[in-house]
Amino acid sequence: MASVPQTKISSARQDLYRRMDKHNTAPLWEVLHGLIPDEPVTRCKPYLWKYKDMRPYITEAGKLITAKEAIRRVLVLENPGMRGESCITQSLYAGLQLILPGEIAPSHRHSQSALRFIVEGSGAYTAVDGERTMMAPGDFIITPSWTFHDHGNPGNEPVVWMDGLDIRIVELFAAQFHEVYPEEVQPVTRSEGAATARYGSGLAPLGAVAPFGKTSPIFNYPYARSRESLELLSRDQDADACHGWKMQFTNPLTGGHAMPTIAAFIQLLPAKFKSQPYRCTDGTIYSVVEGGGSVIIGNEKYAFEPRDTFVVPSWTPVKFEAAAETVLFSFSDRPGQEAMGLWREKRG
Ligand code: 1HN
Repeated sequence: MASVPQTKISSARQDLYRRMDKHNTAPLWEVLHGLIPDEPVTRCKPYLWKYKDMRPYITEAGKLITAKEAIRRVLVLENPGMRGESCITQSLYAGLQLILPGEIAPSHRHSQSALRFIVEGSGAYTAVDGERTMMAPGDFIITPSWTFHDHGNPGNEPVVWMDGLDIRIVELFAAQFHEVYPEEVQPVTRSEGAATARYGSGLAPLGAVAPFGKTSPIFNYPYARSRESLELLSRDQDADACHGWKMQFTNPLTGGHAMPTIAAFIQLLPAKFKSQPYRCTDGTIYSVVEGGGSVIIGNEKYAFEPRDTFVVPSWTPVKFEAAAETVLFSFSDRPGQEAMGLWREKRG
């Protein structure tokens, strides 16, 4: 090769590429480094959506379109690095959904799994596979894959929640299915609290087959219980230097994550807590429940208060500074990464 002039080689290569290209074939050596970077690369950027900014848009959307006409009246939280792609990280979708008193959001089902984290208001319900559950702020609610679900607000105040869906993950596998229920509202076939009674008290019906497959049979994890667990945990255990007191929502039938594609967490940071830097490969979406302070994501510092949403991209160091006692809900694509042996974390 040394004897062949460089310009000749380079034009011969270009000529080879041109001929190969006609047969949908390309040289790996031109793209190898980009395909296998040394560390995680994502277009996902850090960002914080202030609820104070979002609330007027939510109110206005409520005046301009009904829940029924919109099917789902949601403001999509678009990652600034991926505008127009309806995602908050490269794998997950998030949005803020509004349902006004007297409204219903019609019943449908899809292979994408959804979570709801209630941000504001009470008195609305979501129905999953024949059972309704009332929503209250801080509740973590699951819509398992391929279960019919509709929402309604028989109460007297607007209810807003954050939706989290695994849309990009299901799209990656091209395993998307969607079906509309023949009526607007599905019939109620079990009493409210049935799922919690059957699976949420350390009991399970004898010989029960997991009603939602790989997803937890409990579909409402109420805030009152999560908050109490955090409080009791904090009484007799030191705060973790990176996470404060952090718990993951689990499937009582497996002990694993509550959803097969999305992990959900809740954590308590004591007042004046300054966390040690932490990074992990699951880009994570946070919703602030109580307290306030600031978060440093990579090189960006954001002040946060209750109902704000922020996103920490994969492998980006995060540091929390809690001014007051703070509770954060978060979710990520960790279950898939763990199942595939990909998940990594680094402290400090
Ligand atoms: C969906 O079905 C809901 O059921 C919310 O509330 C948000 C975003 C994309 C696709 C389906 C819901 C959604 C969604």
